[in-house]
Amino acid sequence: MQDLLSILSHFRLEGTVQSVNPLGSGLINDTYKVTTAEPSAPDYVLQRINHAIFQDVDMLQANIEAVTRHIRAKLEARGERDIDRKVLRFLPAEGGKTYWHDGQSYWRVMVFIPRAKTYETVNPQYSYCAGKAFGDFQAMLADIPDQLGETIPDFHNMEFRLSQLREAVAADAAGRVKEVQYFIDELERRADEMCKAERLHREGLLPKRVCHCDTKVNNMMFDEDGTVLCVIDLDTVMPSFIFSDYGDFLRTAANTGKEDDPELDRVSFNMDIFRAFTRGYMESAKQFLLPVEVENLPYAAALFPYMQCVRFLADYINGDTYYKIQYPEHNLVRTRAQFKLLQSVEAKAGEMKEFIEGCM
Ligand code: GN1
Ligand code: MG
Repeated sequence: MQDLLSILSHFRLEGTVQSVNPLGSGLINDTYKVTTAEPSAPDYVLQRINHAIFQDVDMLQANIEAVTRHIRAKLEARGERDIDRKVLRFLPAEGGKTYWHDGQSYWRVMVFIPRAKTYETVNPQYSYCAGKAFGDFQAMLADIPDQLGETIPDFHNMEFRLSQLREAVAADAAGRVKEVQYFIDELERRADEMCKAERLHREGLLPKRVCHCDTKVNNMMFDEDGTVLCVIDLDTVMPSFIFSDYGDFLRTAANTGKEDDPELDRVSFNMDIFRAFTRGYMESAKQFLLPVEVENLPYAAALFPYMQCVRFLADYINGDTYYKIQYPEHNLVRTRAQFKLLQSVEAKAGEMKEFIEGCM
């Protein structure tokens, strides 16, 4: 706590800090809720940026500042109320940047959004709202004047993620390849099909747009009535295929089990959530989506469990160097659960296609 207080002293907070407690369940950054004593002062969120993963912190924060500035201007132009609960606000640190470097770690502080809720699971009504919100998020960012950098180069590039897996297999640093050969084979069997987006892009048929790229259900803030206030965790906002946001939300929200469920019977793809989310997303995104994007939404629903499976498996094979883990087999358990989800999505491809056509 003393260390965290001394970090906070470099930011211009209102009020006096009463407590600092861990917040959320992210796998990358360390996040804390900072509670202030005075009712009139806001609470804050303090975050240690994972610098091993986000190597260019200046680019990272410049992206986030550009995105929040642009969204704020859009909300103001629309005459929205309660704007401070609908877009994140970062505090400047000593020296004028929106982060503080303590010699070792990079830290940032944003204003905590009061009375907002996050969920690990959602019902169809909330999924519908989430769909509309992500479509709207993409629509608002369509004319952002700033050129956003790739905070993690090739983040959702499936060809690149497969090449990382293949490198991990070749190196076999932790001696785990033999044990996971089944998954390697299953993933390789689908590799060509899953790299379709990169091919379409090279052929000039599929555009990149500014996307969020980490649309896990727990990265949305809901108001008390179930409507979406805003999207958080903006580290990965960058140009990508719209499949990223559509697919990653469904990967987390439409899973009847947990991302790392050890009980595979609990894991399957929930079509009620799929339908509600798709209906909401299409309502706000229909205006700008190309036919090739719409046609490939079922592909997107499969791509993200697949990509996550590739990433978790590669990390397991590498000896757990990327994701935070809670126990030694964690990345393998995650791989199994994501693979089970993928199989469930694959079984529903025809049904999804039909539903999407009905939304046009
Ligand atoms: C990471 O930080 P968090 O938990 O929101 C990861 C995502 C993965 C996700 C899997 C920068 O997100 O890409 O989909 O874990 N973020 C990064 O749960 O790698
Ligand atoms: Mg998160």
